[in-house]
Amino acid sequence: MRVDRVELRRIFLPYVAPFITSGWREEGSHAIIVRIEADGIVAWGEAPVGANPFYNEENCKTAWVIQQDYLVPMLLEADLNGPEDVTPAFKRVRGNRMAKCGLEFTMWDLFARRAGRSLADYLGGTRARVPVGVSVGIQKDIPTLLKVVEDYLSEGYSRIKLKIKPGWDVEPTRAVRERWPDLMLQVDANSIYELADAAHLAELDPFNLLLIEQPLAHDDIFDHARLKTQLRTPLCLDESIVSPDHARWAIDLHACDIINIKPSRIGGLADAKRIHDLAQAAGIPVWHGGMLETGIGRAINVALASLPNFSLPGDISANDRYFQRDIVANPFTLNPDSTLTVPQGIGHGAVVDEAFLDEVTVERWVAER
Ligand code: NPG
Repeated sequence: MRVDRVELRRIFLPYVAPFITSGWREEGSHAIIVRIEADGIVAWGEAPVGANPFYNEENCKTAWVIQQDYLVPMLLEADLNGPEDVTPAFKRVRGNRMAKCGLEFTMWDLFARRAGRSLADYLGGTRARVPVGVSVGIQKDIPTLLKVVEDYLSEGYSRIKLKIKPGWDVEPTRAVRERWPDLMLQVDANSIYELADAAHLAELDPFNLLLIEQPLAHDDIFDHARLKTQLRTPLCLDESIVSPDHARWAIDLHACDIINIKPSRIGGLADAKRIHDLAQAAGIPVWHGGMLETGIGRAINVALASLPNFSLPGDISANDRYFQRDIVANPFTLNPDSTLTVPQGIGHGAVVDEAFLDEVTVERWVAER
């Protein structure tokens, strides 16, 4: 298959509330929305890039340039037999995985549509509903945190993730655990600690957490393997796992108990699926992370999370947890059992609200064969 036309849009879509982690604060989505035409079919995808290179090396401007100067021309040149051919077509471009994912996701949607199948089914998904939780950013004080958690629990979320950083770790976690002794609870450090903090991180052990996510450097595997021997809390890697090779290294080094899969961090769904399969074979559970995607990326996440080894709740909350109004006409709503329903229609199933997308578009660019 040859691609006929690629349209990229940079958007700005405000969040319902700013999102604050150990390393950054974002007021809204700066995603790049992708629309591709091929064989008379139209497909949509999203690169959920942020304003700053504080999670990984990319931001919405670097991804925009790399897509225009390299990835889109490579895609227009390629003859593709299936969506697995997209990542190899980008091989000469090092890294820049979030820039790559926007185009790769869109081609999965396109091939699934051409096959008349849902994206979930096309990827090998086996579940009709996926369990989800909510990720709670850093709050100004503990009473505010307890109120925010209480509100999410009353909306029906059954798993809470707390963002932590030095000075906001043991005490907020203790406060939430004491108030809700049976809650599924986990924490995420976004690479802010060092191996020398091991004894401090072990103070989280009594709180019966599902996991601690990415305490050490964004590109480290080795020190995480050392840290793991000093913690009882299961250790999960996020930022460090950017390819199937990284997953294999982490598994071989016993650097993690659990892996967070974000297909955008990994550069696409094909490699995300490979990591899912590798982890499954090694007895390592995975769960689906989130990048505060719009409704387009969210539908892609839900499809991937329907694969069988996604055995912990994902950071894929209902659309209204992120945006007052989303760029899709069919937002996900939370089911009473803290799940989202996997779309069964053709492709990823998100119906783009093109009029509203026009309103939030900051810049638009088109390339044709
Ligand atoms: O619900 O999508 C969500 C947010 C989940 O905490 C979340 N994401 O570090 O995992 C993370 C964090 C993140 C957000 C990372 C934006 C990168 C960008």
